[in-house]
Amino acid sequence: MKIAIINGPNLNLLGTRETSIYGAQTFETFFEDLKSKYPAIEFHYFQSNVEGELVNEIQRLGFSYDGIIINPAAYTHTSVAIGDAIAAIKTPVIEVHISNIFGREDFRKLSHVSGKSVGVISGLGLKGYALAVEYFHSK
Ligand code: CA2
Repeated sequence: MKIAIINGPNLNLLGTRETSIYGAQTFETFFEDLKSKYPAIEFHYFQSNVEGELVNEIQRLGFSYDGIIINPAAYTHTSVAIGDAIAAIKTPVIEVHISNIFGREDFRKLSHVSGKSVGVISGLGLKGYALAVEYFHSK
């Protein structure tokens, strides 16, 4: 089984700043632990701060992977292009947010991705990515 995790802008800073909102763990540390728990899964990780690069990666992976877990970060709330890319591919997508986007500023309550995804996990910290992996794994 092949699962991709795609992170959007500024998530490369996880664990270094704004730890009260996003936690103190780096994504790399979390990802190593996740991979060790699912040795049979082939994982791919991609992070970009550039909207078009995220669209390209969704298109590139979206016809051969079994699942994509995406946290589009701020592009969640602005990017019609990322929503369109998710609608255009075959691979099912789960949208993950580390914080609870429904408990923050109003502009974070709009997602261009949720309606194109099979499900949304928001507010459960990095554990949300692990829960999304478990969903694909147990399908
Ligand atoms: O809660 C999430 O996962 C978000 O997707 C994170 C985005 C935010 O714009 C969304 O509304 C919700 C922001 C990611 C910024 O990540 C940082 C991590 C560490 C330090 C600074 C920013």
